[in-house]
Amino acid sequence: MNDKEKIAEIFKSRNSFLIGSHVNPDGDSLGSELALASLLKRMGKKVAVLNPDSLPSVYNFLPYKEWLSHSCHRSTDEKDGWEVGIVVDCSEYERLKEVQKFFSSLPFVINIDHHISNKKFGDLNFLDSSASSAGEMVYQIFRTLAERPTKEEALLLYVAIVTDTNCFKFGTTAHTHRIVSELLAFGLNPRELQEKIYDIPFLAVKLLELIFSTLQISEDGKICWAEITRGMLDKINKGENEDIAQTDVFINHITSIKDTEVAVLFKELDSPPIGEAGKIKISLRSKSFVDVNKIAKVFGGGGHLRASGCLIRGALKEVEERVIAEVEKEIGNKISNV
Ligand SMILES: [Mn+2]
Repeated sequence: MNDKEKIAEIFKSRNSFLIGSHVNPDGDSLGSELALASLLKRMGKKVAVLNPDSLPSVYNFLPYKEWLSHSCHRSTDEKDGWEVGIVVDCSEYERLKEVQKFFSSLPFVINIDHHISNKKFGDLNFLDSSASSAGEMVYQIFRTLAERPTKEEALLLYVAIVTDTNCFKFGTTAHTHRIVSELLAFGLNPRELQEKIYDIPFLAVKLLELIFSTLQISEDGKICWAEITRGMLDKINKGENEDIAQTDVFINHITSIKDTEVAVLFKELDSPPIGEAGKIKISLRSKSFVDVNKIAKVFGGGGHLRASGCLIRGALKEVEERVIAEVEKEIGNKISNV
């Protein structure tokens, strides 16, 4: 039996499932979790979805979002007594943050993931780093169970794939497109969905203006990078607009600069106490030959071959220098190997 078949058997034979995914939920984690939850509910199972963070407002349109709960919203008894845990789109237990303990204490945990850096923490690990998204893998479970997705489930899986591939720009194979064509056949409107996910509020464009004012390019034209400082966020946001804090998609704008290979976005997280170095969140993207997972790993992060991230404590400029030096080193290695 392969991993999908084993999962299908567990879905049939067990009765209660706790589903969870990583911090900073994205389209793939949310779409995959909710599609799985809906499938299991249709199979007559007891299901809950428990995440470390709440739903970003951009995903308010997702069906079944009311099933999502996060750590502070559940009583302890709702967190216990589950037969099976399913952790999806998550490379390591630590990415579950404070809900990790509710999964690691369960008798059986299934890990469904497409990150190349996956640490195989499950009792059953269904891993495929060639999959565009966890959503693509979840769809394979539907197929193994011979379950046709409902329109809502198709929408959730479409959102998972569209967001993790940045509108089919990376990680996409013929297989991905075949799955997407099957999902669209359930009556989805791709333009409308992409608009809901990607059209950005006016204030976010104003923030982008500030980010672009910091844009830099390496001498060889291969690396482009920019900053998001606390000052910028405070100036635009004033603590009111939650959407603006969802800055993860901004890396896509840097990635689409012509003839570059690597895009890096440095984001200052919350201001540290005086005298302490703050945390900088680094997002890395590459187009064709640089392994950004390897670069992120140098700094204790990870992810995918073409999309990775890490967190470094330090002053913004100093962190920038360290990361860009590492990217230059990696590009140098690749070019000299050709
Ligand atoms: Mn994913």
